[in-house]
Amino acid sequence: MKSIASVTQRLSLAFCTILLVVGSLFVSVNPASAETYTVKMGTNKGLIFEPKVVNVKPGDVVKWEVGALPPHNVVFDVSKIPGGSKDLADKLSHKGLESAGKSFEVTIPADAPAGEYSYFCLPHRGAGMVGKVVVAG
Ligand SMILES: [Cu+2]
Repeated sequence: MKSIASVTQRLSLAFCTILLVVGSLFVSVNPASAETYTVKMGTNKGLIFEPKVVNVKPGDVVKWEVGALPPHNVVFDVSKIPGGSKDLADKLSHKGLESAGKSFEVTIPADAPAGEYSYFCLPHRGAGMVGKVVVAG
């Protein structure tokens, strides 16, 4: 009876090893998986986006979080994005004003042209609350 238990133990160990190897293969074949970048809207340093510039690739997610001094929003100006598409500017923008504790996420579309996308916070644009998303080619 002891030998059966020992065989069972060895088999389960082998099974776990196979799972681990297969699992790690799966992870390594997806090096270009999407990432999420978090940007604070308003900090104890004032009416700013922190970080001011995020470098992303199509498919990545940018998460904007209200930090301090709400309300805030994110507006991409059609004249300050590559290609000048109003649809794309609208898709990236989050015009609703968000209060403390709120956040929202925007996925950079797979077909977003490479380049610099400038945006601002509508209520605090005059105070210099502007940021930039740089999409890699
Ligand atoms: Cu703001």
